[in-house]
Amino acid sequence: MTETTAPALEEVLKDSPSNWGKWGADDEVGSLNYLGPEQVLAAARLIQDGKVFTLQRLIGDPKGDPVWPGRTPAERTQILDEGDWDEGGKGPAFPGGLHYADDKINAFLQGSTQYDGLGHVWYGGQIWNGYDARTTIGGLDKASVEPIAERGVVGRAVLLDMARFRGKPAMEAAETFTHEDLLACAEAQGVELRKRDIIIIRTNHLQLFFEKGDAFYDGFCEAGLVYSPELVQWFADMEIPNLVTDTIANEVTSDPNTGVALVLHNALMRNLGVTFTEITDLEKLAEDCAQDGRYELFYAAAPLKVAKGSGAPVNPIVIK
Ligand code: UVW
Repeated sequence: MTETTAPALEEVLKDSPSNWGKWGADDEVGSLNYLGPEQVLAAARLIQDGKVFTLQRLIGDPKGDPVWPGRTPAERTQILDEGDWDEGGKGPAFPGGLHYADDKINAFLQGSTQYDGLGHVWYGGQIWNGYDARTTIGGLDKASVEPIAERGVVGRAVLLDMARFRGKPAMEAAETFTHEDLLACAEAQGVELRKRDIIIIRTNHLQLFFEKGDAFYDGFCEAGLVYSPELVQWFADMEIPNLVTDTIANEVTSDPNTGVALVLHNALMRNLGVTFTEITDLEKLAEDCAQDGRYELFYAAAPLKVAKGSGAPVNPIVIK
């Protein structure tokens, strides 16, 4: 990822569609506006056998926590435990003899399964909806994760198991796919992609993090969706509210055609207001879908309410 030879995002995305202003000058949740009561009720009707899946990756996984380069995994510190009531310990004395455990974490808000606020990325001095990028200084005054957390995300989701579709256990570094590949995957799975669907994409690319350890970050370039004007137009036409993936950053890290980093973060999140959910664990869900052949799902999620946060952890829930 070098800045030197790559064209500017302004140039790459100069004709890219935009939803700025579509939901008013004050909007901070973008394409989540596509999910109203009608979508929630339709999604609820998909619940058939009451199977529940949680999509968050474990924080503090003994095998390691995958994070974007430059971020560090969350650190959990034990503050109080039974040892504090051992002789000479510092455990507080409560009437009746109450003991308890306490702990805290020091974590990047985007260092685990998470929602990005729409103001998380930008170019050209403006974030989602045209807000000045200077509104991010010292914390996001606009388009933080907070309005997404207040609102919640509920709708019909479709799991697209791209790794299985490609016939491999895990997609490789820099491996790409397009919206046409998503449609072909949906067809192979026998599921229809509809307008306003939440798209969940399984690559299982992070299996390579667990297999390779630090070498996973050599020449870091995740597998994922690749930018094209047609793909962005498809997201706009399909009114996709939320893109959920099991990779750290939801798209191929470096665009193979231009070398630009995270083009889709800008084309989809900044310009169209599509919310991004990252680092999910889709393995149990994907296994179940492969078994029962049902890839359309009830999806519900709400990130933590963090004032001014550029993102926040989440444990999305899928019910079949
Ligand atoms: C960046 O955009 C840098 O990271 P994330 O994966 O949190 O979207």
